[in-house]
Order: sequence, then C-alpha cells, then structure tokens
Amino acid sequence: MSIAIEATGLSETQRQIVDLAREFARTRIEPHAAEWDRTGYFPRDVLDELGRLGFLGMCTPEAFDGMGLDTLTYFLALEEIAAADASIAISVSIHNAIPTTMLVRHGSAAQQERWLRSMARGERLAGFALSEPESGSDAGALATRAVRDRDGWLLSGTKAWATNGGTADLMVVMARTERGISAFIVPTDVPGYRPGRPEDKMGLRASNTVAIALEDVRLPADHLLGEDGQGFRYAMEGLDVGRLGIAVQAVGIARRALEHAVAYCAERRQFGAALREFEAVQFKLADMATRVEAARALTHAVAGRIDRSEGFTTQASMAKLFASETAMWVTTQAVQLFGGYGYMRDFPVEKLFRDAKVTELYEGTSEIQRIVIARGLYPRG
Ligand code: COS
Repeated sequence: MSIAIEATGLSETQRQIVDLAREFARTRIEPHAAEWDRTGYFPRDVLDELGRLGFLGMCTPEAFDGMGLDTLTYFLALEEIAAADASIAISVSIHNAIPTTMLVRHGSAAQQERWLRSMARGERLAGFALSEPESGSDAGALATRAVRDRDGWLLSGTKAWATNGGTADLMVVMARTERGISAFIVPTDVPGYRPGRPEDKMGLRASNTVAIALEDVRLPADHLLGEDGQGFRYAMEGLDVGRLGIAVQAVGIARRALEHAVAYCAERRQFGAALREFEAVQFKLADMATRVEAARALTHAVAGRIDRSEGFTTQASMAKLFASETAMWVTTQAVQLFGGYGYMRDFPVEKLFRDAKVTELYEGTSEIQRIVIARGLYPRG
C-alpha cells in the first residue's frame, strides 16, 4: 500500500493534475523548503510559476480562465504541494478558497472580469484579511471601519496575521459599515495600505504573515464586494472552503511525516535490529497510517458534498478538526520515532512538527470547529 495518494480510481485528468503537482512539488519546492524555513523567505517566483500552471485557479470556472476542476482534484493537488511545503500550500489554499470563492459567488460581472480572471491566470495573488488584534475567534467583533467618502469608501483599522498581506496583489478586507460587516477588494498598492514586518513564527516560516495598518485607504465604490452588510456571511462561506484547504494541508504534513518515519524505521538499527522489527514501533506506525488515511478520507468525503451542491459547513469543520489534530499527533510520533535526531533541525520531521501546530489554530481554532460542529447538531429554526 502507498502512503501517498494512490492513482487507482482517479480519472485521467485527476491523474495528470496530481502528477503535475507532485513533480512540481518534488523539483521546485521540496529541495528548497528547509532553506526557506530557516531564512523566512517567501518565494513569490514559485507562486507565480504555480499560477502559470493553473494552480491559482483550480476550481475557478473555465469562463474566467480557471481550470474548472472538481473539488476532489483540487484537494489531491493541494496535498502534493502541502507534503512538500505547508508554507506554499497555505498561499495556494487561501487564494483558491477565500477571495476566489467570494468573487465567484458574489462578485459583479465587472469585478469578475477585472479581478477573478487575472487571479485564476496567476497574474494576481490574493489574500484575505479578517482577524484583528482584538478580534480573532470572535470574528464578528471586528473594528475596522469603512465609511462612505463621496462616491467611494474610506477604510481605517488594523488587521492581524494576514497571510500574503505583504506579498499579495490584492486582499479581500472585512470592514464594518453602517449596515454591518462588508467585504472590500483592496489592491495592495493603494495609498494607506501598510503591511508590517513579516511575523517571526514557530512554523510556516516561508509563508508571509503580517499585520496591516489601513490608514484612510480610499476605494472607489466598485470595490465593495457583493452587498453592503453581507460580508460576514461571505467570510463564513469562504472559511468553509478555506478550512477544507487547511484539512488537506494537515493531511499533506501528516503524510510526509509518516513517509519519513517509515523510511527511517527501516534504516535505523538499535539492539541489533531495524526499528521496524520492534512491535512497539510497528504499532505506532500502524496508528499513524490509519489516522492519515482516515483524515484524508473524511476530507475527500466533503469534496463529494461540495460537488453535489450539498451543505458542508459542519463537515468542513469536522474535517479541519480531525485532520489538524491528526497532523499534530502524527508529527509528534514521528519526532519520537526519530529520537534525538527528531529534535534536530537537520532532520525533516522537526519542521513538519512546527508546521503542523498552526493547522489547529488558524482559519478557526479547534475550539471554534467544535462550536460549529455542535451547532450543526442543533440546527436553528
Ligand atoms: N455560511 C454562511 N453564513 C454563515 C455561516 C456559514 N458557514 N456561519 C454563520 N453564518 C451567518 C449566520 O447565518 C448569521 O447570519 P444572520 O445574522 O443573517 O442570521 C451570521 O453569519 C452570524 O452567525 P453567528 O451568529 O453564528 O456568528 P457568531 O458571532 O456566533 O460567530 C463563529 C460564529 C464563532 C463560527 C465565527 O465567529 C467564526 O468562525 N469564528 C472564527 C473566525 C476564524 O475562523 N478566524 C480565522 C481567521 S481567517 S483570516
């Protein structure tokens, strides 16, 4: 059995996309991931290359120059990228999930023409700014303001932990208007958009994470995305898709840690035998493999729901919760199996362990996922 995605059961298109993603990940990402992690370098050129190959418009309709893929194929490709470097995967995931979903569902024809098309072609990298220093889990408490300014808008406030905030070409920024929370398309070269220094993070160190000061950012009226006051709903819808991207990223991290552990336990000898000969090690590897397979299967089941146009909010939170806790558990076991070597930066499982942690935190902590799941058990009205 293969730990990676098995080619059986995939369509010809799915196989081609997975092969392309795997080859790119193997040659253009993985060899550099440790160095980018060490130096905190964000490789924009690699994102641009992924964009030219179509990976920044995976589910965007072909009418807007996207690949128009089904959700499962998107997940398969994203897992390959995540297994090579979770930092690259998060940029790809956020771009494909949140701003893209919002523009596809709620953008005007003119906005789709202007922004979505270039995003799908990989000419513009996009991000999403919801969290603020005083509003993380309680996203509805955000304080960034958007006030009417002649025939446009004036935005002011501070955003926190924005992925791609210092490197993207445009951000979808959530701000409060008189009517409630609204979504705005903010090109990052507008006056008053001020990204801070990249955060010094535990993991995902090659991913660009910044605070953003919005100092009287003036936007034309047509930068309001969808209806004034409906932004919170759009953000939650976007996060439903985004959380699945995190679940897939977590599966990629866990799978890679398992692959390393399996190889190491075959090679490393103690007490006259390879580690894989010891039953305690076998049991650990068996549990790791079972959890990776289960996390992947749960995530893929939600892809089916999306493609059948069924509701998936609760299931997305279940997949994110289970996959992220799997990634943390599996990477912890991998470090344990590597022993002292597992604690060293020279060996790959230490990075995977650090990268795994954030999957339990961002796009909604595990506690928020449990709230969403519990609410799904008692639907309103
Ligand atoms: N899809 C569509 N609409 C949704 C939705 C979803 N998944 N979830 C909530 N909504 C809508 C609700 O229907 C409600 O609409 P009405 O006011 O018209 O009834 C509105 O949004 C408010 O929902 P709710 O009352 O559930 O909001 P809460 O303030 O209780 O917050 C949680 C809900 C906790 C789920 C939300 O704040 C959350 O997800 N927090 C975590 C934020 C997060 O993930 N941050 C990561 C940062 S990503 S940069």
